Amino acid sequence: MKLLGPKSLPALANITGVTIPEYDRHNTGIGIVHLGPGAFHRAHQAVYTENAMNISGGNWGICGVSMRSPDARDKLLEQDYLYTLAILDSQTSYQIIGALKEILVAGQDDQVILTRMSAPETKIVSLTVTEKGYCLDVAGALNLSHLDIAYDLANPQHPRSAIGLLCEGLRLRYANDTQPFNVLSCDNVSENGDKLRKAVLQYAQHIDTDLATWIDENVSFPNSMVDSITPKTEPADIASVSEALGVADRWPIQRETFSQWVIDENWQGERPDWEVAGVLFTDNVAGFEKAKLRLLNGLHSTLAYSGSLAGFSTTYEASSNPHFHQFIEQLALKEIAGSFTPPSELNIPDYIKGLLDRLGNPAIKHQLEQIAWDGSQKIPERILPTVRHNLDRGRPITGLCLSLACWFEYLSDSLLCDRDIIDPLAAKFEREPDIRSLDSANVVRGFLNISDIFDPELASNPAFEANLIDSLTRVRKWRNKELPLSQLFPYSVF
Ligand code: CS2
Repeated sequence: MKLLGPKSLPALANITGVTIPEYDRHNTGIGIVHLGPGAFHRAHQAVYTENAMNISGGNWGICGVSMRSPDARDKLLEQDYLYTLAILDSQTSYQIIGALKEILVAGQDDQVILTRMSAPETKIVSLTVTEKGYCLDVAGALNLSHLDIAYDLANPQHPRSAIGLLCEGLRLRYANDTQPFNVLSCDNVSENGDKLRKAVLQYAQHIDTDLATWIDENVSFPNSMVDSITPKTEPADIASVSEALGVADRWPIQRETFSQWVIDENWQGERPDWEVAGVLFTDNVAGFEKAKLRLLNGLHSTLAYSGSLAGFSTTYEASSNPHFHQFIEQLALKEIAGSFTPPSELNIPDYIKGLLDRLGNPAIKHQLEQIAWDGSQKIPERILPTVRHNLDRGRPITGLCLSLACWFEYLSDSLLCDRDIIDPLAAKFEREPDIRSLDSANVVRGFLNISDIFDPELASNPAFEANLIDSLTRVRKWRNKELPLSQLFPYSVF
C-alpha cells in the first residue's frame, strides 16, 4: 500500500467522508512553533488552525517540537507530515491535516528549533507538554530544584525544558530586537497562561534581569481551555484508517466529534482566523476552564481509578455500568457543580448531561490506564481545588474522597503487585512504606504526607482525613467482597 503524502491527496478528495487541505499547503509558511506535537495537539489545535486556513488562509503552518521522543518525526517525515484525523461517531469521518509542516526534536535539532523560535515570521509559540512539563511546585511556582530546570539554568543555551526553551527563544528575539511571539499554553492546567508566565519570568530572572523585564512588559501569555477526548492510536486504528483511505498512514489520530477551545480575548498581535473555525475568545476563560477541569477531567480521573479497580478497561465500559454511571452523575451534580461560578454561556446541568453522553460514546475506546498516568500532576488540578472549596464552605466531599481513595488504592495495589506506576512521583510513592500498609489510616497518612501533592493546610484537615480513611476502608471492603458495589458509592439509589 502506498504511503499517505501530497501526491495521494487528489484521490483522497474523491472518497465520501474524507476531506483534504483546501489551501495552498506547499506555499504556506510557518507561523507557529508548537512544543509537544502529541496526539492531543494534532487532534485539536492543529485542526482548528487547519480549518482556519481552509477558510481564511494565512501563513500559519506549524513547526512541531518534540520535547523527548523522535517517534512522531520518524513516522510522519516520509508523509510530509500529513496525517489523518479520524472523528469517531456513529459514522467515522476523516480529515487529512496539513497544518503541521515539520517536526523537530529537542536535543537533536536545537539550532534549527531556536532559529524557528527567533524568526520574525513565528508569531506564536504554543504548548501541550502536559502538567509535568511546567515544572511547578505545589504552590504553582517554578520548581528550581526540578532536574530539567536546574540543568537549563546551568546550560541556558541548550535547554531541555519547555520553560528553558521559551526563555531562550525570547532571549534571542530580545537580542535581535525582534517583536516577541505570543506564548499560548494549551495544557489542562488551571490558569495555564498565568502560571506559565510566572514560571518563565522566574526562570528569566536567573538568566538576565533585563530580559525578565522585557518579557514582563512585552510578552503575552493568554489563558486557554482546551477540550476534546483523544484516545491514543492503537495498531488496529492504524489498520482501519489505512483501509478506509486506501493509503497507509503511519500515525493517524482519533478523537470524538465534540471539541472546544476557549482563549483569552485580550490577544495582542497576529493569529490565525481561529474564530471562523469555532474558537471562542472571551474574558472568562477561568469559568470554562473550571467547568472542564473539575467536571470532565475530575470525572475522568475518578473513572480511571475506580473503574480500573473494578476491572474495566475503558471509560465507556466503566461509565456504562449503572452504579458507576449514577455515582459520577451524582458526584458531578452534588459536589463538583456549585464549586465554581460557571460562565453565563454554560448551563451546568446540560453540560453534565452532555459529558455523560460523551463518555457513553461506544466508538471512543479511551483506556482508563491512559487517564490514570501522572495522577500526582492531574489530581491537584482536577479534584483537590473542589475539595478545598467544599471544605471551606461546609459542602459535601464524600464522593470526592471516594474518588481519591480509589486513587490511593490503585497506587497501593500497584506497589503491592509490582505493577509499574507511570507518574513523575513514582519513586516517592515507592519510598513511602505507609502506602503499602494494610491499615487504611496509615495509607491515607502516607499519602497526605507527600507535600508535592497535598499542601499543609489540606493535609492537616481532620474532616478530610477522616473522610478519606472511611472511603478507603469501604473501597478495601468492596475489593475483599465484604461490601457490594451497590453500597460502595455515596448517593446510591440502588
Ligand atoms: C484525560 C484528558 O488523559 C486524561 O487525563 O482526562 O486527556 C481528557 O481526555 C481531555 O482533557 C479531554 O479534553
